[in-house]
Amino acid sequence: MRNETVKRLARECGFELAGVAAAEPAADFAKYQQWVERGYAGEMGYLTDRRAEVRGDPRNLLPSARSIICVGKLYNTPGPADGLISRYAWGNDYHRVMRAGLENLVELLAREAGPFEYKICVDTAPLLERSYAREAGLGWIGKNTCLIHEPLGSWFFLGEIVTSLAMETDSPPQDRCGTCTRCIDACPTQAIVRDEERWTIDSRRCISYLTIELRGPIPEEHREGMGAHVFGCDICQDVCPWNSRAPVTEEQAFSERPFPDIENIAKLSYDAYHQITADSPVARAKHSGVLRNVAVAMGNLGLERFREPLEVLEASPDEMVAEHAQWALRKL
Ligand code: B12
Ligand code: SF4
Ligand code: SF4
Repeated sequence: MRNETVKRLARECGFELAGVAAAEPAADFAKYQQWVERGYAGEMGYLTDRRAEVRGDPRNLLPSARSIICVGKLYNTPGPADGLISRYAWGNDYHRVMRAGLENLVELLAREAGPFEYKICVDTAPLLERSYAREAGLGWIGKNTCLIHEPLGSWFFLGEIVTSLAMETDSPPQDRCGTCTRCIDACPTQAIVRDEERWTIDSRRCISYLTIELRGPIPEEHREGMGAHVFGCDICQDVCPWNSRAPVTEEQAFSERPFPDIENIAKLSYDAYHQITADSPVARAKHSGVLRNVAVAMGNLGLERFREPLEVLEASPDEMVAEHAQWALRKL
């Protein structure tokens, strides 16, 4: 199968970026292991349990694997950019959208190449997505650890087809960060940390981790740095010069869906929360987690009008939510 054919078909399936990497042991796997050893994964057990080792070789996912088709799909939309909810979560859940596009691509590939074995990966598979996407020429890994493409920027999701098809591979582009340090300087919680010769993310400090992945209470020392973020964080990408002219996606599924303002999020019942976040990435934070985040955000915004909703949260039977509301009330 020709490399150009794969790229053309990927574009037909709605992927602005596509390339091919060899399905070989990940050159960056030692970096991943070191990252885990340093504790940078925090409490994200799916990164540190037996699945950590699986990441060493894509043939653990598909024994017959020879190539990895890596794709990128833009999600940037002209949305509110108020920081409350991060950009990648303004539309429908990307896992489903990406998978549908990749299934479509498998079908087109099979028409050209006949039957083959494959495994589709989007985010959740134990595969070092950024490493392979870099090798497939989709971009370089910036100091903020995001995959950046010139001229498309970094507002895109990644997905892969690990396949038994043999293909001509691509090569990684040049690193264009140069002497820039904007993301490191702008990160409010100093989560971009130096680890030997490169920069990496200490998830335990990252607002994205604290608001989405962390299930228990947010350590007090990080609460102020979280500002008004309720779900995820885009700061290290918003300040990146490569995103200053980032194009907007044509994917309707990623266009902004109505979401309540912070006071109304605070009032959402368990059922209403699940209704509003159905097929949205926000569902991952869970009702309790979002109320916890709202309390911290209200405390940081420090507005007197938040006293009433915070008192309601303080009376919550959920101890974690109540404790965060107390913290926030002390800040008003
Ligand atoms: C765990 C995770 C997180 C964690 C940890 C983040 C992190 N930087 O590792 C948290 C919860 C904090 C997070 C946050 C976000 N995430 Co996230 N996350 C993941 C996940 C599931 C695993 C990443 C991982 O393995 N991390 C461990 C570290 C060590 O791996 P790594 O950063 O990828 O680094 C590897 C290589 O890049 C390489 N490497 C690192 N530095 C360098 C430097 C050089 C010079 C070289 C050559 C190689 C190299 O070595 C490492 C080991 O392989 C991936 C999906 C996946 N399966 O890969 C999505 C993923 C990385 N996330 C994604 C997104 C969109 C986000 C957020 C923007 C969401 C948000 N708005 O809140 C933020 C961005 C924060 C940030 N600056 O990274 C996208 C990124 C798309 C892109 N363009 O880069 C991914 C790929 C999901 C997807 N399928 O689209 N995420
Ligand atoms: S996502 Fe936010 S908190 Fe995390 S590294 Fe980037 S700027 Fe820092
Ligand atoms: S802000 Fe600067 S250093 Fe950070 S990723 Fe973008 S170009 Fe690289």
